[in-house]
Amino acid sequence: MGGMDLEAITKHSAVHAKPNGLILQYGTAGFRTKAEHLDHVMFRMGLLAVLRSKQTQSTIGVMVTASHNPEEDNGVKLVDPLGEMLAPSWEEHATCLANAEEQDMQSVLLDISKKASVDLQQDAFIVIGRDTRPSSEKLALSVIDGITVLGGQFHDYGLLTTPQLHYMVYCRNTSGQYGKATLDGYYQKLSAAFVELTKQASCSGDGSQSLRVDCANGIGALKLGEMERYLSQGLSLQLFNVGTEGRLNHLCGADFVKSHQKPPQGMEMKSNERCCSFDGDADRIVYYYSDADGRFHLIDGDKIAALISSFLTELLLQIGENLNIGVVQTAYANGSSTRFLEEVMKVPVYCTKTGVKHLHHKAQEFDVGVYFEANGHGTVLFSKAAETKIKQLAKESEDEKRKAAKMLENIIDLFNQAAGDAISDMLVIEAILALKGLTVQQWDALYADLPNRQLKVQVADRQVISTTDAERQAVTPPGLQEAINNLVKKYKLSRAFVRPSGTEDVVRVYAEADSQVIPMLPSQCLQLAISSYWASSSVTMLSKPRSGCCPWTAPRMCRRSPCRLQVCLSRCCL
Ligand code: NG1
Ligand code: ZN
Repeated sequence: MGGMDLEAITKHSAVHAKPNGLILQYGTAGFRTKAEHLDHVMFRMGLLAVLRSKQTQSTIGVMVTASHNPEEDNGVKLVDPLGEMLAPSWEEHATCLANAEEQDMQSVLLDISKKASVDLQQDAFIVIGRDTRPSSEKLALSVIDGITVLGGQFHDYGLLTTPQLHYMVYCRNTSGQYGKATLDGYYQKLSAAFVELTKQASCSGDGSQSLRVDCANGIGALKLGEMERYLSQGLSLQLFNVGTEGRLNHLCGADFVKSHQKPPQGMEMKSNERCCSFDGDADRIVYYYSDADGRFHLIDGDKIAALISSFLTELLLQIGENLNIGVVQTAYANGSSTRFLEEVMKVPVYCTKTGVKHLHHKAQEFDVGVYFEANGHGTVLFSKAAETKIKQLAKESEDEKRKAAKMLENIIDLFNQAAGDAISDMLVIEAILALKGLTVQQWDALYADLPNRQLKVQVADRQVISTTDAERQAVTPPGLQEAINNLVKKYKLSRAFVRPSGTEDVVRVYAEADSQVIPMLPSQCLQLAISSYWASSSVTMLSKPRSGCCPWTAPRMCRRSPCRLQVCLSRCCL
C-alpha cells in the first residue's frame, strides 16, 4: 500500500514488542503506567501521530510525561493542531493500536487509516517533547522510531514542560501568528507581556518579596531557570526541589501539596511569604503560605480562578464592550468558590466533567473563558472576536479605556491559550498581585474554603460506579446517590460524590461540609458505595468479616470471583 511500508513496520514493531496480556487505555491524559511497560506504546504513538498529521495536514505533538505520577511511571499523549488534547475518536484509535497484538498491527493501522480517511500520500510532521524522568529519553527515541518508519518528519525539542509543547504545536499550525515555535520565542513572548503589564505596578502588597517556587524536582526547575534571564529585575524567584537531590513529585509538587493540604518537603517557608508549587511537568500550580501562628493556608486552582476573574471582570467593565466572561469548574471546585463567583462577583459559573479537555472545550464558548481545576490546572481563553476588539481599543480609544485594553492585550499574550501552564499562570498571578497591591493573605481572604477531604480506593472494577450531571451524581450502583444525599443533608453546606478516576485504577470520593464531621464523610460515602453495590449484586458473602479487617477486602468472601468491587478500607488505601 502506498505511503506505508508494512514490512518495515512489522520489523521495527518486533523490536518494541508488546508485553503479553497488557491492556492499556488512552485516558484523560493519554497513556500512563510503569515506564518499563511503555516501549511498545511509544513506538505505536509515533505511528499514530504520523497518521493524525497526515489526516489533519498539520503538525502534531507527542509529549512523553506522566505529570504528577511517581518517578518510575511514564506516559504519552498526543497534541492536536491547535495545541488541544487529541480528538475523542482518535483516543479510541490510540487505544486500539496500543493494545493490538503484534500480528494484527498491520491490519489495525490500515483500519484506522480507512476509518479516518487518512491520505497516506500526505506529508507528516511531528514535534516531540519530554519531561526529566530517567526513562523519558529512551521512550522518546521509541516515538521517533515509530515516526520515521512511517515516513514522518519530526523535530525533537528534547526537555520541555507539557504546556511548552502545546505552545510549539499551536505556533507551528498558525504560521507563527501565535508566536515563534522556539523556547526563545516562548520566553520572549511571556516575559515581554509580563514586563509590559507590570510597568504600572506600585510597590504596595508584598511584591518586593521574592516568590518561593517548589519545582517538584521536575522540568519546571530547568525551564524557570532558563526564563529568569528574560525577566531581568521584573520578578525575583527562589527555586526549591530543583531535582538535584530528591525524587520527582516525591513529598513535593502541586499534587502533593493540594491533596495533603500541607507544605512540600525541601522548602524553607517563612511566615506570611508567598510560595507556590508546580507539578512534575509544570502544567499545574498552587499557591500557599503559613501564617504567623504556623498555620498552613492553601490557595488552590479555585482561588486562582477567583483572583483572575475578579481582575478580568474589572478590566472588561472599564473597556465597556459587553464581552461575556464565564468561569468553568469541575465537581471538585470548593462550594465556597462557586458561591463567591456567582454571588459576589456575579460571574456565570459552569461545571464540566473532570479532565481539562472538558473545561477547555466549555471555556471556548465565551469571549473570555476562565477555567481551572481545583488542583491548579487551568488558563484563560479569549475568543478571536474579543482579541480583535481589545487590540483595536488598545490603539484607538481614549486614555482610561486604552489603559485597560492594553492590560488585557498583554494578559492575552501572557496566558497560554493552548493549555494550562504553571509558568504562565504564575506570571499572571504575580502581575495581578503587584498591580492590585495585594498580599497573599488578602488574596486568600477573598472567601473561606469549606473544609473538604478526598480519598481514593483501589477496586477491581471502577466502572461499577457510573455518574451523571458532570460526575456529581452516581447513577450506579442503584440507591447510592440517595444514600449519599441522606447522609450529607444532616450537615450544613455539605456535598459529596463518588466517581471512577479517568487516569488511575481507583474510585475517588470527595466530600465538603461546614462541619467537624468532614474527616469522616468520604469514608462514610465509600461505605455507602460498597453496601449499595452488594445490595444490588447477586454475590453472596460466605463469612463474616474478621475483626480488624474491613468486610469487603478479601475475594475469598465472595462466591463469584473476581468480585468487581473488592476494596480495602485498611489504612494503606486511604
Ligand atoms: P482523575 O484521575 O480522572 O480524577 C486526575 C485529576 C483531574 C485531571 C486529570 C489529568 C483530580 C481529582 N483529578 O483525573 O483533575 O487533572 O487527573 O491529569 O484532581
Ligand atoms: Zn501535569
